[in-house]
Amino acid sequence: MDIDMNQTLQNIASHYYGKELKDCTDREVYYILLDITKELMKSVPVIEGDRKLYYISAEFLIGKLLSNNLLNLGIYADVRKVLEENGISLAAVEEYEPEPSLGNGGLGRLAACFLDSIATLELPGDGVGLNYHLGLFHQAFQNYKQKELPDPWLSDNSWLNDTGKYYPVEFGDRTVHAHLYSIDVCGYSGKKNALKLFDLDTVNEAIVTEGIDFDKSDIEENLTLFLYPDDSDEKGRLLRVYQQYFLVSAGAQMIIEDVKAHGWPLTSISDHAVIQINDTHPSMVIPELIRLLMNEGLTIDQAIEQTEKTCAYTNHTILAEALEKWPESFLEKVAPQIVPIIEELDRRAKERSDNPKTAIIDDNGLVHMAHMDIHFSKSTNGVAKIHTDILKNTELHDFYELYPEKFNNKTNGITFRRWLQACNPQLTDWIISKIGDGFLTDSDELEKLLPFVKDKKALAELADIKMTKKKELAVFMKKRQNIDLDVNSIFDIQVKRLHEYKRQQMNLLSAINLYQEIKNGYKPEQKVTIIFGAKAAPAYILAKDIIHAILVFSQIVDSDPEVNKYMQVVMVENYDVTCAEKLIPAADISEQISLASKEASGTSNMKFMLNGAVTLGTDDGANVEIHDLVGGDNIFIFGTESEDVIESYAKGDYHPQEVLEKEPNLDPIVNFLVGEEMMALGDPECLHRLHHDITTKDWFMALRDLDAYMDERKKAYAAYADKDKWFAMALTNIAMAGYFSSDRTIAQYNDDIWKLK
Ligand code: 26W
Repeated sequence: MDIDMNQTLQNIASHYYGKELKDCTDREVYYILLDITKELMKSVPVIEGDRKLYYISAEFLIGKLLSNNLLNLGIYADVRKVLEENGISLAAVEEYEPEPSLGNGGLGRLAACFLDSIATLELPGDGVGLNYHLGLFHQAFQNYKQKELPDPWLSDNSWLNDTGKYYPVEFGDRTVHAHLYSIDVCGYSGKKNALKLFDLDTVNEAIVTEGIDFDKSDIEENLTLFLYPDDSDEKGRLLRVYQQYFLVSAGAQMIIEDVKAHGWPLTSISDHAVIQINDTHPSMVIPELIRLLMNEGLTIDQAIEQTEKTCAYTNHTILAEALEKWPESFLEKVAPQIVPIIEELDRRAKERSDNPKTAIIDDNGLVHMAHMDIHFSKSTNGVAKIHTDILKNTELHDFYELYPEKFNNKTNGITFRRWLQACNPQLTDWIISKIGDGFLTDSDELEKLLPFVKDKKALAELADIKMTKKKELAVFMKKRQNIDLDVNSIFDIQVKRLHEYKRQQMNLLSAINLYQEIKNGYKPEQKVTIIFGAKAAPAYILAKDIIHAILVFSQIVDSDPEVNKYMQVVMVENYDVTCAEKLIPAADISEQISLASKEASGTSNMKFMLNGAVTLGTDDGANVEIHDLVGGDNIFIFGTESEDVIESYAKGDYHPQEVLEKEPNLDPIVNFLVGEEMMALGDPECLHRLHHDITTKDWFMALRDLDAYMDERKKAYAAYADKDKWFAMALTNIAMAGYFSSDRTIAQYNDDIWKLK
């Protein structure tokens, strides 16, 4: 972009604040940069085409946008230089940008990476979502427990643009008006799409009382307050259905309006629009689109046919409890106008197959959203090879037999603009110095790094970069949580939503084992820092018990001088995209230890790999593909294989008591959870509940894999001692990460499903 950056920034500083740039506070500089970036983005051309994608999702975990936008506008280096010349650090300025917490984790962050890649590949495609005022929640630690607080991020001056447009949404007992906002999504291509977010003007943040509690009954005041309000009670679940219908009704109206505005007939809407349904949260877009098309004059057959050709569905989970099923009575209350359409779809689905397992409405009057998606959309995809195979062979096998041609795999990816260039400029520059900058647009070129695994000088440089990132993380943690990290220790990191299947509890038990060994006289050669970052859903009791146990254990380790020379356990408060950008580049070991068959893909595994961490994990999700790419010598794999896990569930033959009987060495580890050290600091109710669950139920088989995990972890720690070998492994991981660029994923979605033009 051809502007005199220094002059431009000086002008705005003088106009807004009446002073020179160098005298502005970091906060003022943030607003100056926001202003100029938004202004520059206005003149970026919109990506146009004859067929457009709408990526509809309840979550978009976009993270801070300033650096990303500067980068994609091509002015990042220029701005950073001008700021430096004026004694200002871009990193310090960025701290004033609030991070919107519009997602739970992987699914929401994936949606954000996809928007970046769609725009970068110059494909016409917008995100469609909701503008939650208070995000998911802000996590604070109090008395070693998670406390949920509202997470406000909106202000008068933000990335949101008000379009001034409204769409009426008819609920059973009232009509509300969805207000459309838009955030520009500028690709590396220099062209842009948008993230469209709907909101309700009457929403009232003042109804939030203690923590994140609020009156769940008044839709007009609470509809877009939070992402996924607590669903442990009926009112919360009903509110979710209200949110979902609000999203899809406004979204479908907007799509129809777009198509009409181009003068295209709605009878061929599928030639001009593709709706990618991100998990089942927006599934009601199917009956809603059918309803609206019928209102526009299409027959029911035409409307159904066009909708089936327009929509495509992505499945992100095989956990049965995460597959949404809503009672018909809820839908009757929220959106009675779509109920007859769902009933008609159910009737037609039963015509296609009389297998009760593929019914949309089951005998209990539950509407299976995923079933509706598969019957009435053109594509169903999983998000990693093994995940899609499990869907085809097990979880959705009956559907696969019915529609083999609809099933396909799209292994997830991540945007290298954020997860390498922006968060690790040192590594980016180093790679450029070795192989040129071609990998920035063609990620497979990273493989050109492979010859350097034998180059000791290169490996030493890589080690230096890792140390720089560890030091940056140490500064960040000191500032954010007043925690001191030892940068000479191994950084062993597990960051992701807290869930039993992801097995943070297994990581904790292995850490307890290390603690006990040290207490018994073992003196590790290498200190290790085990870092966790995770939010637990507010109503997920056991997940919160695990956080409690980690926080209590962390304190025990910290205050024991015999142990704290050799190990440290840290839990990052309020893990978010901003933390991830600091943690991931600093990691030596990437913990990906889900129970095989349960993690659909995982995406942090890819981010860690790209930043030169070595995976310690199970053959699950995309770990399987990482394993294939880097080979067994560059990854630490352990644990029960997915076929065996699936078989165990089918037979119901897993009992943690049997493991404890067979492996008595595990007893003291597990019992530590309720031993005197833990009890002295912790809440006995939480710790006993956790202990009881692990020893009697252990649904995700942590004990079954614990021994193998502890062994493999020791191997990884031992391997770290040989620095040349370790960084050769790290470099191999970086070199083979090209496959996981979301540019590749999006190109595949486009070739196989979207066919945008
Ligand atoms: C019932 C509502 C519900 C259920 C599950 C809301 C949200 C969720 C999850 C947070 C969904 C999710 O994030 N799934 C993750 O999606 C990623 C992107 O495909 C995958 O990499 C992860 O394996 C998967 O857990």
